[in-house]
Amino acid sequence: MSSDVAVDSRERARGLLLGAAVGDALGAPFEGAVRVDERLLASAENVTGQLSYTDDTALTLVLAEHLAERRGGEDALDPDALAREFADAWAAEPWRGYGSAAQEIFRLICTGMDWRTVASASFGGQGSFGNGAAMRVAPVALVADDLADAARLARRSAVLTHAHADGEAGAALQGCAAYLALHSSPGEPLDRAAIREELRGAGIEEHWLAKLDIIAEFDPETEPERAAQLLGHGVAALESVPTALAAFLINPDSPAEVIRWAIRAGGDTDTIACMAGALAGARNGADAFPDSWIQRLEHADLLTECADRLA
Ligand code: R7I
Ligand code: MG
Ligand code: MG
Repeated sequence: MSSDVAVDSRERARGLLLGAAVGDALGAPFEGAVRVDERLLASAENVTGQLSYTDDTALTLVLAEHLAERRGGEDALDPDALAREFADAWAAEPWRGYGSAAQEIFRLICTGMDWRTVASASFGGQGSFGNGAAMRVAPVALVADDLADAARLARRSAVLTHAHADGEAGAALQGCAAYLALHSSPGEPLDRAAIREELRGAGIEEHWLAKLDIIAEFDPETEPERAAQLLGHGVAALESVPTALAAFLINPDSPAEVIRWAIRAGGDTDTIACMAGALAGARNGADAFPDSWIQRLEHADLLTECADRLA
């Protein structure tokens, strides 16, 4: 992959944040649907009024602001402060559709408990393998020095709430994918075998790389329903992060199509489209999304301003 990120880094940073948010907002009405009909999605796209985002974007924005605030400092991320900032965002807007264990973790952090204790106690002591760490992680790509650094930052941000190895690994995969998307050039083919090897080098575990082998067989004709059967579309990180990556890899230069395909995969639609939208936006920039989407997006101004600070 070439790395001409300096050419339009601001446009890409905007694309990453706005793409995540618009995917989340367009996917939200379908969360939990087993099948999403193409016509239903088209009519949902065309309704007038605000596109409201959910917990996925709320926490992505918290992480983005945290990273922007600390830019140029010794350490890109302060785990104790970030845990508190996540918890405060939940407390301010608990109605954004948070996962059940995530809500309890944030509630306990707000009482002053240490995230290390509460995150590792959830689900009987195994920690959450939900996709909540992956859904919010894409902004690490904007400050990471290299792919290994993207994986490292992603994992550090994940363990604050997701102590299960798969909750953490999902964030590492999505953080790495965002880094690779950001440093890829629109129009240049993405070499899936090379990406798999780069991910292996960044420490992505074998059972996650096996998902890349399934994605390797997909082409632009692959139906999202079929991809969901093969990869999953559930709230577990292992069943949704690869599906989002697939949405991006089979159609990397058409951001609107990436989001539509991700939603049509069904299941955890807001989260899959959020993660896929971040990747498509990081590669193609915010201008590549339909104007009508961005104009209707809740807090597009806040997201744009934060992206500009990170670019
Ligand atoms: O991971 P998390 O923040 O959830 C994110 C999801 C996204 O779809 C958002 O859009 C929002 O709707 O929530 O929240 P968690 O509560 O940690 O995990 C989400 C769900 O995953 C839980 O409610 C469980 O159903 C499931 N889950 C587990 N089930 C059994 N054992 C996560 N970890 C486990 C586990 O270890
Ligand atoms: Mg959500
Ligand atoms: Mg979701």
